[in-house]
Amino acid sequence: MRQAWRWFGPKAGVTLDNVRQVGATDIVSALHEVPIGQAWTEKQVHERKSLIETTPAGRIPLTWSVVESIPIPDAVKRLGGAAKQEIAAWIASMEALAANDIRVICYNFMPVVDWCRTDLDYVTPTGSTAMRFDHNMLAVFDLHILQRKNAEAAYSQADRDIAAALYTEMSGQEIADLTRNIASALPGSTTEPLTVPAFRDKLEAYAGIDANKLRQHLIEFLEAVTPVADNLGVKLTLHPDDPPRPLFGLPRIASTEADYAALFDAVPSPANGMCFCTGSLGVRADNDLPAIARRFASRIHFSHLRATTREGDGRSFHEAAHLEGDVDMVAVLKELITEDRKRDKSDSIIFRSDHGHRMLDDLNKEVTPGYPAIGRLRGLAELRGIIHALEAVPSP
Ligand code: DNO
Repeated sequence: MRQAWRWFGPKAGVTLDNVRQVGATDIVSALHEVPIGQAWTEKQVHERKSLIETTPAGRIPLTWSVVESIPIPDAVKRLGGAAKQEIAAWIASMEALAANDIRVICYNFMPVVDWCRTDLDYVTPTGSTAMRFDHNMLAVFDLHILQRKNAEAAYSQADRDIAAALYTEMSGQEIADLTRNIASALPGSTTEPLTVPAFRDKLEAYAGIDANKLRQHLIEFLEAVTPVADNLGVKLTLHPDDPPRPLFGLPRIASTEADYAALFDAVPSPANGMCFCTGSLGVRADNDLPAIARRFASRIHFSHLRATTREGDGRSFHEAAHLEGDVDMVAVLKELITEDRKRDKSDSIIFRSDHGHRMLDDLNKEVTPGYPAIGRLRGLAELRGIIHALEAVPSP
C-alpha cells in the first residue's frame, strides 16, 4: 500500500518537506481554485504537478498520484446525462490529468453539502480537539436557522423540543459559527459555500429528486465517463456520503454496501471504483467495514483511514483518534493488504490518514479544519505500524 498525504498547496501551512518527514510518498491534491464546472487544462495540471514533483537535490521525490476531487456540478446531480456540457467539462479535466499521468480520481455525489460537521473544535479528554456532528445542532440549524420547509417531519417531537431549547440559549456568535460550519463548505468540499437564502434556493432546485432519481443520474454520469476513463487507464473512486444518510431532506446514495453494489452492477466498467473511507462508512453501525472491503476489494483504489465514535443517541458522532473509534482498523487493513498483495506494484492501493485531532503545537496555530499536520502524522504513524506488522506475515 502506498502512503499518501492530502496537500492543499503551499499556503496551507504544510510544506512538501513536511510531507517527506511524515513518511508519505504520494500526494493527494486538486485544483481547488478552479471554479466548479470549469474544465481543468493540461497546462494547469502540469504546473501543479511540477510544483509537487520538482525535487530539490538530496530530497525524496513525491508523486501526485490522486486527485481529490474533480467536483461534480449540481446540474449533473439534478439532470444526469442531460447535463451534457458539464459532463464534457468533467471528462476534459480527467483527460488533462491522464495526460499528466495522474490516474486515480476521487469524487462524490452528495447534493448541496459535501461533508458536514456541526463543531470543528470539540474538546476531547486529552485536550486535543476533534470534529463533531451533533444531531441536535443539525436540528437547530435545519429548524431554526435555515427554517427549511417541512423540516419538522425529519425530527421526533423530543428532538424538536431539544432543538428549540438549545436555540433559545445560543448567542449570535454561536449561531453564526454553526451556520458557517454547516453552510460555508469545509476544506476540500466539492460544493459551494452558501448563505442561508442561497442554501434554501439550492434545496428548492432539488425538489423532486429522490434517491432513485439521484442514483439514476449518477449511473448516467458513469455511463458517459467510464468508457473514456477505461481508455485512459483512469480509476474513478466514489467517496461515501459523510455522514452516510440523507440530510436536509436530500437523498444520499453512497452510504451503504447495497448502494455501492447497485452502482457496480449498473456500471461494471473497471473504472467504476470506490474510495474506501472508514470514517464516513463507519458512522453507520449497520455497515460491516471489513466485509465491505472484502466484497469490493478489486474496486478499491484509494482509501481514507480514520475512525469515528458513534454517540449514545445513535445519530451524533465525533472523530476519534485513528485507532480508537468504532472502526476495526486491523480487520480493515487485513482486507486491504490481502487485495494489495494480488496487485501489480503500480496498481497498489493508495491510502491517506484522514483528518486528525488538533493537538500539540497545532492548538496554537491556524489550521485547516480536519487537516492539522500533527494529528494526521499521529494517525499515519499508527496506521503504518499496523501495516508494517501485517505485511511481515505471509497471510495477514
Ligand atoms: C473531507 C473529505 C471530502 C472529500 C470529498 C470527496 O475531509 O473527505 O471533502 O474529499 O467528499 O469528493
